[in-house]
This record gives sequence, structure tokens and C-alpha cells, in this order.
Amino acid sequence: MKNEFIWGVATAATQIEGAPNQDGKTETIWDVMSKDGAFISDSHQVDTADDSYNKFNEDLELMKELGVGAYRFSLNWARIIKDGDGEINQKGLDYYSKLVDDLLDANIEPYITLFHWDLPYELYKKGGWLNRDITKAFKRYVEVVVDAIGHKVNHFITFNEPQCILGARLGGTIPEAKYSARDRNTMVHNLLLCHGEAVKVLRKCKNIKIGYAPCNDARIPLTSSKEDIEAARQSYFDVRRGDLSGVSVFSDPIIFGNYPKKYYEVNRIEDLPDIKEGDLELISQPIDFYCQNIYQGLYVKSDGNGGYKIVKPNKNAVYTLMNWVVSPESLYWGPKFLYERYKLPFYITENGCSVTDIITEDKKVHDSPRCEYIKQYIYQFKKAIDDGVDGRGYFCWSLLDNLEWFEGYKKRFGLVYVDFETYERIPKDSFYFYKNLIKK
Ligand code: IFM
Repeated sequence: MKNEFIWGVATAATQIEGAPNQDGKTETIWDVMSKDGAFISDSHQVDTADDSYNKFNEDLELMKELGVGAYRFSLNWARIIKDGDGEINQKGLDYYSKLVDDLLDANIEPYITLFHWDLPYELYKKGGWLNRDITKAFKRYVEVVVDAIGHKVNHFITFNEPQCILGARLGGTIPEAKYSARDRNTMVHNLLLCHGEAVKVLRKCKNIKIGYAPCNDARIPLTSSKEDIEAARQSYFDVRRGDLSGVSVFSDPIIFGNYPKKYYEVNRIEDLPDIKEGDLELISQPIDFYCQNIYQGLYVKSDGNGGYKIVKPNKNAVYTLMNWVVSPESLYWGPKFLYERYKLPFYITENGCSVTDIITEDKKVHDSPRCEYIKQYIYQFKKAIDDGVDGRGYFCWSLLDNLEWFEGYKKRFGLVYVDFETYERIPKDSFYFYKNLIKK
């Protein structure tokens, strides 16, 4: 890897912070959903998470020991602006400002994600992503952030996994099944407009580099034949009607200034969002780097007629506890296809796995499958870089075991084990493994 390549760890506010009402924070959709046992596995609560809001010093010490060059974390909008569009909450801003200072003092570069799924609940009640007014609230939120910390943070990422924000009850107004194709396209469009507004605001600070972090299962050609490689590429960027998962629908407008041609073919005219004059220009202001969160890949072969077929992993395939197939080549083909298409400096902003951790009486946590996973995936990412991808960084998901959204606290992704009763942190074997691997 090149010298300037950055090794980091990633987290997200709602997954680690806890402190749901502390220092003036208002509610997000997750605070509300977790009150209703129906949503989150085993009725786990968002309330405490890792209590990182109060234990950040400990987490910082862990990062120092790990030797990472960067920490990717997200801001909780409802902590900074009451109910998303109300008064500024100075205490919330001060919290993040100090966190940034502490990171900089420790020589750890902050990579800030502006939005990682935690929509302020009051905005959800006003229509969430279906209501175009969300762009005004988001713009103001970003202005407030930039005023407070824009001068000292060099890397901002607008959205994390926009596909998940919209696809899984995470921010619209009604359960996903009831969204029409037009609703879905409208939510995507409004989110992309928010991204555009954010880029415009961030760009005022000359020091800031701006990125965007969508996701999708990468595509892996079943064989190295030209046809299978082309089929995998085609499948990766394909578009379906009312699509809430595709790579190209969420990235082409930002980088190329328009939705893919196929988007206009598969959606009926009445499904299309209201694209006003100037929208696509706003959405497509230049960004500085492109990111992707990749955990697994789908195997693809040519259908023999210029199309593609997704094929099941072979029967010896290994799965993580999320039932995601261990497919290290996804970190070769994903970056390769994405870089070929978007040609921007590239980061893996999330990669990691949930596996069974074995805790021994002497308080050691053994997780050799995670070490193996990290090793194999990074090997493939390095191969992609050697083959020409302009890879700039890798962020392991995650520093800590944390709230895995609808899965509650059962699925652990951390390099550090968290006891959710006492909040004690215990570095796992993978912590020391990653530390060694990234050592200069
Ligand atoms: O925990 C999530 C994260 O919030 C977004 N990307 C995938 C991770 C694992 O599911």
C-alpha cells in the first residue's frame, strides 16, 4: 500500500453513543423504534449502546493502542439541532468539537459522516425523505456543523449507505411495502438533493475533502472469462424499477449529473420524481473521493445472451453470523468496477464481520475467523490497488461491538468486545491482529 494510505476504524453515532437524552439531545427514529419491542430483536434498547458518549476517552485510548491513522464516526443530527430543524443545541456541538480535538491531539484523522441512519423523529413525522423540505433542514444542519468544526476536520462523508436509509423502514413515512415506485424514486431524489446541498456548504471550507459512502453487494465474476466479467459489471450497475439498492441510481447522478439511461427506461413516466430545473446540477457538484461499504459479493455469470445470471455460492461457502457469504474477492472486483466507472480516489469505508467470539475465563476474546476474514479481504483490496485502483484507505467495521440496528446487540462486529451490562471493553485477538497488520 502507498504511504499515504490510511488505516482506520469506523463506528456510527446511534450504534455506540447511548446517552439518548443527555445534554439536550432530541429523539431519532431509532429511539422511538426501540421503545416498541416489535422492531428490534429481543427488545434491545438504543438507550445505552456502548455509552461511548461518556466513555469516549476509553475508546480513544483503544484507538491509540491500535495505531489507526483515522477514525470514521457519524454525527447525530438530533444531538446538534433539536428535532432536526429546531434550536441549535450548543452542548451537542461542543461534544463533537471536543471529540475532534481529542482525535487531532492523538494524531488520528477524523472522517465525519454527516448522516448514518438516525433521522430526527420530528422530521420523520413531517414526511422524512418523502418531503422535499428535508433538504432545507439538512442544509441548515450542515451549515451549523461546518461553522463549528469545518475548519479543523479535513474529511467529511455526506451519507452512509443511502440504500439502507431508504430501504428498510429507516426514514420514510410508512413501511416499505407500501411505498409506490414514485415514492421510492422521490425519496432517493430528495436524499441526493440533501447530498448536493451538503457539498455546496462543505465546499466553502477550502480544507475539506468531500466523499460519499453508498453500499451494495459487490459482484464477482464466476470465472475469469471476458463474458462473465462483463456480466458481473453489468449486474453491479443494473437498474430496476423503483430500485432502492442499486449502485448506479445512487451514484451516477452524483458523479455523472444524471440518473442512468436505464432508470428512465424501467420506470414509467408517472414513477419518476419531480426533477426540477437545477436539481441535477445541485446533486452533481464535484466530490473528492468515492467510498463503498462492502461485506460480501454475489457471484455472476453470463447468461450467454449478453445478459447476466446471479449464481448461488458453492456448497462449501462459509457464512458470517449475518448470513453473509465470506467472499474476499468482493474487495477486488467491487473496487475495480467502481473505480473504472467513477474514477475517483477510493476508500473502503466499512468492511468486517460478525462471528462467534470465544471468551475465556482469563478475559481473553478469541475470534480467529474475524482475523482470517480481515486478512483475506485486505489482501484482495491490495490486489485491486496493485491493478490500478486509486485506493486511499480502509476502515474496519467496527472499533467496538455495538447496536446492530434491528439485530440488537447479538451480532458483534467489533475488534473490541463490549460487555453490555458493565460497558467494559476488551480487545479481541482481531484487535491485535489488525494492529500488527497496519503497523508501519
Ligand atoms: O452496522 C452496520 C452499519 O451501520 C452500516 N453498514 C453495515 C454494518 C453491519 O451491518
